[in-house]
Formats: sequence, C-alpha cells, structure tokens
Amino acid sequence: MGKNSDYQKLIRKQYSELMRQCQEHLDRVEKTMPRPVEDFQALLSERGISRRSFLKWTSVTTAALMLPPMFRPMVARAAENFSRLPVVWLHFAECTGCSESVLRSSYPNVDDILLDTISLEYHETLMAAAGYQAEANLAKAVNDFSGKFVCVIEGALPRGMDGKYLTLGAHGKTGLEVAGEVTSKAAAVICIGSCSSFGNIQAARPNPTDAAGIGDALGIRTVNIAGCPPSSTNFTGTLLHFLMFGALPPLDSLGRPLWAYGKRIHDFCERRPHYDAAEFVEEWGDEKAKKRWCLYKMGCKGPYTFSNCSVVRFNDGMSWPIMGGHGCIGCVEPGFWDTMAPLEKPIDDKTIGGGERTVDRIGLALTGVAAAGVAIHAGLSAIRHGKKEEE
Ligand code: FSX
Ligand code: SF4
Ligand code: F3S
Repeated sequence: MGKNSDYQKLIRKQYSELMRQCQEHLDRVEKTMPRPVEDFQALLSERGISRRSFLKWTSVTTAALMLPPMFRPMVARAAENFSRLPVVWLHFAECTGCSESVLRSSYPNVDDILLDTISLEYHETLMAAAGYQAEANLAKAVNDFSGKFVCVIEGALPRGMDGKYLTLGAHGKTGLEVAGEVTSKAAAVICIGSCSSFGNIQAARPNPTDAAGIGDALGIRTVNIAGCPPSSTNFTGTLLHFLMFGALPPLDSLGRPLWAYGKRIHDFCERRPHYDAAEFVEEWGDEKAKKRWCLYKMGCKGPYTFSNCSVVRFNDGMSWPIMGGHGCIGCVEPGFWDTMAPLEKPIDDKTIGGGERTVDRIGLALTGVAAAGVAIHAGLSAIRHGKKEEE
C-alpha cells in the first residue's frame, strides 16, 4: 500500500513536470513561430465539426498518445497551433499513395482538417512550381526555416550507382544528395510510409537499385510512420506530440512511435475469438468468410505485425484490411514483401495445432523485441534528428 502510493506520487510528479514542459514549449511556439494563417476553430465550424466533436477528438487523441486526461487542453492547443509548424515534404522512390491517403479525404474528420492546415513550405505533388523555380523554392524554405522545419519524407532512396537511379530537378541532383542536404537542416525527420521508413517494395529482393529507407541510406535517426499507406492519425498524432513537447514520442527499436505501433494486430483483432475457437476461413468467399471467421489460414500476418490499424482504421474510420475481408499483409513491418511472403498463405504451412504453436511462439518473440526497444524517458524520447547515436 505504502509502496503503491509512493509510486502514484512519483507518477503524478512526473506528469506535472511533463505538463510544465509542455506549457513552456507551447508558449515558445506561440511566441516564435509564424502566426496561423487561418483560425482553426472557425475552420472546424465551417467544415461542420461541432465543439463537442472536437472535444471528443481531443480525448481520443490524448488517450491514443498515451497521455493522461489532464493533457486534453494541451492537445487542443497544439491543434490550434498546428499550422505554425513549417513542413518541407520530399518525395523519392514511391507511389505517392501516402500523400494521397493523408491529404485527400471525402468526409474530413479533425485529423484531416489539421492536415489541410499544415504549413507546407514545399511539396512536389501539391505545388504549382516546376524546374528551377521548384529548386529555388526548396532552397528558400530550408534557408528561411533552418533548424525549425520538420522534414517529411515519402519514398525510399536508391543507393546503387551513387544514387543515380533517382535524380530530381533541373540540376539532376540525386535523391541521396537532396535528402542529405535537406535533412541536415531539419529539426526532425519524419518518414511517412514504409518506403521511406524501411525501403518497402523498392528494396524487395533482388533490390536492383540497392534502395533503402532514409535512416539506413543516410545514417540518421528518423521517426518512422510505417504502413503502405500509413494512417493519417498516426502522422498527425506524431506532429502534435512534437508541437506539444518539442521532442519526438518514444519509439520502438524500428523508430516507430510506440503509441501507434506498440501493440500486436492479432491481440486487438475483432476476429480473434474465432482464432481462439479454431474457426478459420478456408477459401475466399466460403461460408466461413461470410461469418467473418479468422483469416489466419488465408495468410493473415496479424500475429507478426505491430500496429493500431484495428483501432484507428482507414477511410475516415470506416474500415481496415481485416474488417474488409483480407488478412493483414504486415505492411508496417520492414521487408514485408520478402519476410511475410506468401501473402495469402500462412508462412508456415503446418497443421492448425502446429500453426498455433508457431504463431504464439513468434508473437511472444516479437513482443519481447518491441518491449526491449521501448525508450522510457518520463514519457519523452530524447531522440531528435541527428546522426545515429550509439545504441
Ligand atoms: Fe510507399 Fe508512399 Fe506504399 Fe505508396 O509515398 S508506403 S508505395 S502507399 O505511397 O511510399
Ligand atoms: Fe485477426 Fe489475423 Fe489474428 Fe485471425 S490471424 S485473429 S484475422 S489478426
Ligand atoms: Fe497494413 Fe496489416 Fe494494418 S496490412 S494496414 S498493417 S492491418
């Protein structure tokens, strides 16, 4: 009892300290960063989001970020200041699905409206400029906001032939050169999607261009919002955390924010009771599929995958892969095209009993890896952009 209340006191003290840091940081942001172009509350009501829905969103987001309810007003304040954060958004080897999925939405929720207000100083898909003018715009943004902007990167970097498999712009610079120049001036580097995080399809065997994720290609620490494409909530939540504390959230050993990628899909899946009852879909479209039984035998890789997809979902919270009837292919994990193949068959073609034992063994091993990667620094990660530190 005594020990418990000492522990609670310690936690309360740590959270009060964190709150003080958060308030001080937001004061600094409001003093030093450019004023928001639009009034966020006015924008919400213009888009039909009531005050009540916004407050509900702050509760959900605070909980998702693994912060106690006392931080709700801080989440709201960070949202109101979202457009103060200058963002330079680079594209390398990818399909642009990440931009499409997070920046375009038919029925905007609060996360989507936040992304609409993002202060994009440079974004090749959305800007009108091209050629020399685009290069000049990038140089200006990097110069004007040196040390203050967040560099968001989509796409992998081909390293073969000194990076010449991917050249950009009027001067034909390689992706490696552009990424190196811009990230060296950024306050933080956030990789959006599995391509920039881990290389993804570009790096799948036999990887003819020697493509890699940004962290590996440049030897820097990056925050990896993995997924092909990733969820907009995981991206906005990470930016909100950065605005609130001036630091990145705690990450797992793969650079993914723990609040979003800390739990295994298989443990939060609506079909899990069917797995436990050994009720499996055996063929696409069979009676068992209609009953929404477990997709393990159809190759679901939820047992090996860490992400909050079942909670945050996609398409304005409407659905997620398993709800849609297909197994998870492990799109948030490094090298999933190779390590999770065949995508529509269990990795290990064993009997159900053997499969279950394998699943449980692998799941436990992966949980151990994630736990070992947890960085507990009073709720904050000290990891900032920079050269990789000694692990
Ligand atoms: Fe990759 Fe994003 Fe998949 Fe595509 O840019 S994570 S291929 S959805 O678009 O980078
Ligand atoms: Fe859900 Fe897939 Fe696990 Fe089945 S195997 S419970 S469908 S995550
Ligand atoms: Fe990707 Fe699996 Fe989620 S395929 S979107 S990690 S359910």
